[in-house]
Amino acid sequence: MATNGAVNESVFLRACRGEDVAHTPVWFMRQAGRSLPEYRKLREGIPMLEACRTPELICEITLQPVRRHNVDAAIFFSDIVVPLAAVGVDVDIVPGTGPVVAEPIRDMAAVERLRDLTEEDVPYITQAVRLLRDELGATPLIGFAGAPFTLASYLVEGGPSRTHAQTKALMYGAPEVWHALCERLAAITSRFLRVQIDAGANAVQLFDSWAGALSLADYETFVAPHSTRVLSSVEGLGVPRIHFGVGTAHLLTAMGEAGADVVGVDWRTPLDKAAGLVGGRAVQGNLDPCTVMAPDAVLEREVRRILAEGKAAPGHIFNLGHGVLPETDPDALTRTVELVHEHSAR
Ligand code: 1CP
Repeated sequence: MATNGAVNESVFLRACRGEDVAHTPVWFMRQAGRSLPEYRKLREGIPMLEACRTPELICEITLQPVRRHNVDAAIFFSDIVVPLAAVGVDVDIVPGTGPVVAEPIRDMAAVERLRDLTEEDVPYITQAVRLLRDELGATPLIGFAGAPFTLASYLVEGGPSRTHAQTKALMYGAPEVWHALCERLAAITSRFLRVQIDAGANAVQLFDSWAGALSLADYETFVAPHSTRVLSSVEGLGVPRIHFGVGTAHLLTAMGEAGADVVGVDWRTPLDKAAGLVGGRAVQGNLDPCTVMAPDAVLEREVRRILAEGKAAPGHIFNLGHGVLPETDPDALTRTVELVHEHSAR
């Protein structure tokens, strides 16, 4: 993959590699989406998964927050269930709910029906990444995928779940089915990331959003081997790997060891503490998504605190601790970018 020199020297990629930067890079998880009026307008009457299969829409939606907020990276507009739909899983993204799976996967027969992903299944991903690389200039593009555990939680539950009870029941009750499922998901996720990298993505983020629901022991037994497979499948390609989950204070060391270059941290763990747990890796985070709705003086204080705490790691990418909330005022995100740039200028 030919990496454009200016992209390669961007503050975002330099920070991922732990190199000196002119200012701390910042982007926001879910920066493309419902907080933006221009997104809501473009999506009118178009179902989410259809938007995710239309290269021109993917490209435009990905660019919207880059134009508006002056963020230091773009995140590819898609969803973690897109590769599952591409291999024939009957999944839809229901407005106001999230992914809903028609036939939950809870036995070996269902696992065996889950086939591998090929590049030919997702031509719109390759096309959209190429379009974006032409448009983005020196701004890096982050590709992403869902980690096996988080994907499995939707497939086993049939939709979003607060407790992940069915998922854990399968994990404990039928570990051979669980591991077979995660092996297939690891293969699908690895291929999905590889397609994005081959088309020109400059970094990848593995979202294990719900891994924090597990104890460290269960994470190590049931999840880490599969996430490690995914992350090692995209190692050595010159593309930094970010590994993120919510409520993962107890898992940060293991998530780094799974093969990440950068560990994403939610707002519950101060970055200086996180830096001590992730073994010399860069960190990403960790403003509480609610704080962008706070008075400006509070926002400024929190940005400064996080920038100071982030100095404990060899590299820091400023982000929220989880995705932008839909009710967020987009101007507050633009303001956050300004504050990060201003207070981190070297
Ligand atoms: O119609 C809509 O606008 C639907 C809302 C929406 C959007 C904009 C969903 C449904 N997904 C997305 C896009 C999306 N999903 C992105 C886009 C790029 C960006 O960040 O700007 C990304 C990275 C995701 C990834 C994703 N989807 C995750 C991991 C990140 C996270 O937030 O933890 C997860 C868990 C999902 C599942 C999902 N898809 C959509 C929703 C509402 C959910 C969460 C449901 C739940 O609570 O379980």
